[in-house]
Amino acid sequence: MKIGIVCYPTFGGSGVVATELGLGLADKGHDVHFITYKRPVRLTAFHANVYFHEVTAMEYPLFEYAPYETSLAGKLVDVVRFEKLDILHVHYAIPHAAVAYMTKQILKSQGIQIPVITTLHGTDITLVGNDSSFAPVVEFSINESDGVTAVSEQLKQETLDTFHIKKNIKVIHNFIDFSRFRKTNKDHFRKAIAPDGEKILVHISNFRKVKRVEDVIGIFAIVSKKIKSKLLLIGDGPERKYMEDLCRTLHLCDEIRFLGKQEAVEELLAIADLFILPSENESFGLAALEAMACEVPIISSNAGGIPEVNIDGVTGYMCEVGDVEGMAAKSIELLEDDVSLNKFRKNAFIQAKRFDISEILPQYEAYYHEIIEKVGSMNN
Ligand code: GMT
Repeated sequence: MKIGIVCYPTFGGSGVVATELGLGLADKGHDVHFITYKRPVRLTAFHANVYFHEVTAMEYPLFEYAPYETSLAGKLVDVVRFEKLDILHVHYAIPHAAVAYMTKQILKSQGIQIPVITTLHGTDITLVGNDSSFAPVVEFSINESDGVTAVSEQLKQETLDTFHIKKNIKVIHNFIDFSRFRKTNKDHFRKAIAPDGEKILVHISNFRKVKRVEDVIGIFAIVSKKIKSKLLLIGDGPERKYMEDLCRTLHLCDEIRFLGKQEAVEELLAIADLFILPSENESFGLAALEAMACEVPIISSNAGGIPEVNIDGVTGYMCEVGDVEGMAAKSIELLEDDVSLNKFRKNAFIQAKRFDISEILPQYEAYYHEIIEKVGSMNN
């Protein structure tokens, strides 16, 4: 198949999933065209079947905001037409599903049918998409997509509860590539970060409010009083400055390291003893899955789709959002008992295997075929 993928190219979960999906499809022999404003962060090496089309939003003195949507639609029309794409798969509804709708209409007027699939990732429904300024557009463009997928059962349900959706939503969970995410020996890293045998707690996110990074620090403040430990905070975003201030106020700067955005997160996960994800909302929790693939148990909130990934009492523990004491107590319980910690490590790995890319990719391929056939038969 010739597949067009539209996504955000930055360090967000949806862009990561879209890129890994595209690369996986290319490995299976499909031609994959990424169309976005910057080379996606995980699209690093040359691949014979992978193409990247950069969208440049046009500047003009009249425009206070460069109309990216118009430039993206123009580029999509061009790529679908000249590369003869079979399907367009857009990740994150805003604005991609609406742009895909416009693209479809333009191409239709030129006698070209392009099936469109929209994948919902989370905040495009929960936090941003349900804002009244976006909601009518999101609802309309989901209903106008030929196929719709959600990354968890919970996100599907929340979408149905929030909007009037006439389309069937197919759940295809996020996935993990074990050739990259697996536990490797990085003892030299461990020695550098925790020279006195301290336990290592890790949090990775985009440092937005929804991630509740202040809870990660609150949990660590309690844990570090009982257990010699270090906390690695990986990623960057609007909350980082406040989190640095909080560490200073709590006099925890020697124990907490801000590592910023990192490419090879699997090398840091290789030395982690616990992964902390206390999010206010999380449609899936890809970062937790990446940690589990590296045999790291999860201490998390029970928000959104997290319970579909982290199994309470098996692969880690879950508490209510904001229950810092509870999450700290569970962290201490695990970190104090190496036997139990090792059991949870193994369980985390076994659960992550359910989301192996080799299990999930064929679900997308089958869905592409189904939607291409459906659109084809509607137009015959
Ligand atoms: O807000 C973010 O964390 C980024 C966001 C995105 O769209 O890039 O992540 C969402 O999509 C990920 C991939 O499907 C999911 O694993 C995250 O749970 C989801 N984030 C939220 O729902 C907050």
